[in-house]
Amino acid sequence: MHLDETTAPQPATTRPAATGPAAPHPLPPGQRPAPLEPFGLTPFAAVHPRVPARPSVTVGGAVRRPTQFDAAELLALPGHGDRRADLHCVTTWTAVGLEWHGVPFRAVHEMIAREVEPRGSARWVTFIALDGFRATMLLDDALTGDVLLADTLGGVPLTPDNGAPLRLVAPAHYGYKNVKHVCAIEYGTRYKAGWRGWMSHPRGRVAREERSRFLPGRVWRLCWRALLPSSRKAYTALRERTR
Ligand SMILES: Nc1nc2c(c(=O)[nH]1)N[C@H]1C(S)=C(S)[C@@H](COP(=O)(O)O)O[C@H]1N2
Ligand SMILES: [Mo]
Repeated sequence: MHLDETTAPQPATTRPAATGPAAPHPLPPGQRPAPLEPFGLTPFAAVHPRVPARPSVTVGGAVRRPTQFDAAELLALPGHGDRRADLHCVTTWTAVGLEWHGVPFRAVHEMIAREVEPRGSARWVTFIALDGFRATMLLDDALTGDVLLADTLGGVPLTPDNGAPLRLVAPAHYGYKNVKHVCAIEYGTRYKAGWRGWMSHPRGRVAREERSRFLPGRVWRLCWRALLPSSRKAYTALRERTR
């Protein structure tokens, strides 16, 4: 089966950005188009994980039988294919029209759940990365058809710089749910905020502007946009310095 070549429908509520490359379709509220460059929370800029020759994914948490799977075994599951999707960082930049190849997380979940047997109360799923980053999604959100575990971007295998060996692609959710360098998956009965703490939202849906907790998304939009130039600079500088 080949995956649908479109992204999830987005509300046409924003005007096109005044500057930068034109997006082929309206972006979600508060987002502006930008090229894809390595980015994330500044502490992770200094972590350059070594990608194993034979990558695996360890599955545990609220399960009966924790198990390790070969990444290759997951990538060969039915439904693997190409998908075009945008990446929306909470700091208001969007990389438009990225061409991924991967396998729907739904297919991965169906296979691994048979082996590990998640408890009935496991409603959350945490994706854990080789650099120590982790993000938790509502399991139902991760099981929508547009969420992928990807291994190539633009027809080229993922590199240690852009998320090798496996990268979660969740286009309806902010970038901080799109975990790069996935090496483990944990089922859970409660939401765990992870590294971003209060800065992330339990759901993190882009269309609803669930950027962070406590304040409305349009308030966070202004904060993150103001901080973006300095956080980009700090991330890139630290990354280069530690390479
Ligand atoms: N392992 C890992 N995954 C991560 C991050 C990170 O620092 N480490 N940052 C997240 C954030 S906030 C964003 S916006 C995207 C950035 O992806 P990029 O580096 O390809 O631009 O990765 C997400 N996934
Ligand atoms: Mo982000």
